[in-house]
Amino acid sequence: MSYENILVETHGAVGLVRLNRPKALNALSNGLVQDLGKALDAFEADDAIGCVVLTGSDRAFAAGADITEMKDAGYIDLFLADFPHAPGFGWRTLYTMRKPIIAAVAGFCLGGGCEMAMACDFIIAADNAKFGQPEITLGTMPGAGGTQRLTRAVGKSKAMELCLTGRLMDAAEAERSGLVSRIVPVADLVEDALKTAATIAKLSRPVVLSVKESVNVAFSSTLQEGLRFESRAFHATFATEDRKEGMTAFVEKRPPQFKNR
Ligand code: CO8
Repeated sequence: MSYENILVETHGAVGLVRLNRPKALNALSNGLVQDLGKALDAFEADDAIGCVVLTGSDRAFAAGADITEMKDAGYIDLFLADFPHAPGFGWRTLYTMRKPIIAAVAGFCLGGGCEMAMACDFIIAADNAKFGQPEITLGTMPGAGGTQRLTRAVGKSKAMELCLTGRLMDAAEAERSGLVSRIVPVADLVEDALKTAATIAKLSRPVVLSVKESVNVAFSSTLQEGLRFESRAFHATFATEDRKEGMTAFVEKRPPQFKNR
């Protein structure tokens, strides 16, 4: 399928989506988000794909919601459309994906762009990345998870400062504060993210899905509930052929052959 606002590639068992509205610094128009949702749905349904990478350009992951498109919206339009969480819209698809998705972020990652990166499972940042929630400077506020996910990622003090002032933080500060897993040179970003995704895609699919689910439960449960969920998921790996193969291969000193069973 071809798309107007994104570029889609496959690299072995890895799906790659590049946000592609260069003239608007990849601002997240409704058309772009719809394209993204369709591409993610297709990767989710494709058994040959084990992990997805979402990236932008060297200049911008995404500079936020498309302000030109949004400027004339009224309260009732957004409320009735349940923007941006409506079923079938790309944001919902991103939130509910079971396969892991890595955000590979270079350049501006602002507003809805930062929210989109944070909705991925982890962020690898290029050394030129700049993160922020500048919505307040436009007279609005984060609306796709910025006040919630940023706070969980970097803690109240920094999240509050960034959301209240619109200040941008560079890659080093983002790594120090736990927003990104690591920083790589911008020239290596996509290759590095693809390599990381390929590592994940080679592992046992059911176990990968369970790990993602279990880590996410940490954000919506008490510690006791989370530990209970994790132990049930851990027990369940003992019902897979892959767990048996993984441990047998270790003992036999050979690489495992996972069958996703
Ligand atoms: N929307 C629409 N167009 C944009 C956006 C945007 N968010 N960001 C940049 N552009 C356009 C510019 O208008 C410009 O277009 P043109 O060449 O036609 O004038 C082009 O991209 C290049 O931008 P600049 O000339 O401004 O480039 P600079 O390098 O000087 O500045 C900045 C780069 C600092 C990133 C600057 O463009 C900027 O401040 N952009 C806006 C950032 C922002 O405020 N983002 C938050 C948007 S609101 C939001 O995200 C709400 C989220 C709610 C839920 C999510 C739903 C999707």
